[in-house]
Amino acid sequence: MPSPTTPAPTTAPPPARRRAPRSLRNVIGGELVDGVRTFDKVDPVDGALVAVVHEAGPAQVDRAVAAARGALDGPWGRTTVAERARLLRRVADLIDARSEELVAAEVGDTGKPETLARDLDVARAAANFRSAADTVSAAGLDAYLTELHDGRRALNYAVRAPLGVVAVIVPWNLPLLLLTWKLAPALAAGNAVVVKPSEETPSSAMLLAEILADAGIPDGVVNVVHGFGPGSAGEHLTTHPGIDGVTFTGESSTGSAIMRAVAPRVRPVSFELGGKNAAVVFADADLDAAIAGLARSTYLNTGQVCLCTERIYVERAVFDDVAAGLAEHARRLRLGRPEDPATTTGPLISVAHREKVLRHYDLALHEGAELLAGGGVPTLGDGLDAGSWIEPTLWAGLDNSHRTVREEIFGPAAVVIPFDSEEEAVALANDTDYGLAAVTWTGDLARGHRVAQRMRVGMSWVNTWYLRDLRSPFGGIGLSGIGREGGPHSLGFYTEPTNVCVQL
Ligand code: NAD
Ligand code: 6OD
Repeated sequence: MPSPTTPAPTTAPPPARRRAPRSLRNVIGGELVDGVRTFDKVDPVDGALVAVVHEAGPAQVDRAVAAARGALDGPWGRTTVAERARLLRRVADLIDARSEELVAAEVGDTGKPETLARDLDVARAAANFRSAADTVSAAGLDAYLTELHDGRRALNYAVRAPLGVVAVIVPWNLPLLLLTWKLAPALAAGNAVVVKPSEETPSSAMLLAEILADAGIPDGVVNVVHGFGPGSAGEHLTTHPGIDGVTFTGESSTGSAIMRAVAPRVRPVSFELGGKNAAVVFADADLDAAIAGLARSTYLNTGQVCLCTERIYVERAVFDDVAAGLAEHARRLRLGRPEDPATTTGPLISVAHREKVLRHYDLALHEGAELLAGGGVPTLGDGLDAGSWIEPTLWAGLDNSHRTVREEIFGPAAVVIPFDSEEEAVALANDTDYGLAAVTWTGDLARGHRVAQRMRVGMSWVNTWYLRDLRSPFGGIGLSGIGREGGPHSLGFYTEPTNVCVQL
């Protein structure tokens, strides 16, 4: 495949860290394909142009779906599990080898600290491919033979075929991590895919397409189309009659729109959606560890992780200490350029997203919140003021009846709320339309198990947060999603079982 990152014309001299703006085309059947128009992708650090991106129209999406179908009908459709596992491990090795290029792509699109992009996003991309290779290898060689029942009158077994052409639609917060989290098991199971990265983060998917080709994944198995949601590549893809399923990560309202789009053709969906995640801190917890953990779960990636904590319930006896300790952490976070090793916190993804988050900041005050930290837009100087920076924020003085405590903000902000009993803490945490993640901080292990199991969420952590085993089920309930991915749970979505019954 030719290099997808040819320079676009520019007049402004780039800062030291930045490469010249790139022209990013769609990847269809191994070719770089122009879109119907282009859009600009800018750097949230300082508003500089990062890339000129070709938006796919219906014709390009149609070509991408046809290329994927063609790949399934070709040699890819006859690969063995062992061959695919070998290819996936090669992809992981190439991700490691090109990790600094991937870090640069991720940082250029998101403005996140380089250390975070390196240690989380890119490291997890390689791990996602290795884990999918392990899972599919363990599931059985060459055929997925499951559910063998040797009855008295008949032998029943199930074989699993790939789902087919899968639409993979992902957001901007952890672009490469979330893309590979879905792409790796989809390929392990033998599917062909059409990927639509977020319009905010098109770059790392292009490098990944190069890596996949270099690893030997045949042309057409992975296609990348760029663009937006409604009236653009996202909608063209989800309404296309040639797709066999959609795996999507993003906002709950977008999940709802995608369900409507696939409903006429009754296609399966796997959704990882929004959250309004609770943490519960009991007075018996190691408070220093709890406060440090809360700082991480509230402010990592500028609060732009679906698992981030936005509601913090604290047992009344330690409420003041925890609130003051967390506010102090928030004030100490260092906002700055991604390449500065002292930077802990980057900007929000865009000025538009900052406007949405700032509306929540205004609403919190309107609802009577007491501001414990942050609350506004920082003045950073150093050429950063055209970026989408925002202050890490903490409020008190609100309860579950307030919109600030019920609506997902997806920024670096949380509310601390006191409670008086375990029963009340569980009830408050579960009083939400979402159900993604929860954290329990306690020194009592029995209580940790008890409370964690009563949380109505997909992921319930005790004395930690975002500690991942890639074989575990990952997903949400309620507005937070449909289905689970991870290890064998992913193969459940990316394959279709057929029961074979032979009379004995
Ligand atoms: P988003 O829903 O706006 O966009 C996600 C992707 O869907 C993008 O590629 C976008 O272009 C596309 N899209 C938008 N509308 C579409 C439509 N009608 N049809 C088809 N595609 C469409 O989400 P975002 O703003 O990129 O990401 C932030 C949201 O994602 C937050 O709500 C966050 O909680 C959620 N999220 C959830 C998880 C999880 O694992 N549960 C992980 C990351 C992010
Ligand atoms: O770690 C993962 O596998 C995962 N899917 C994380 C999702 C994070 C949401 O922003």
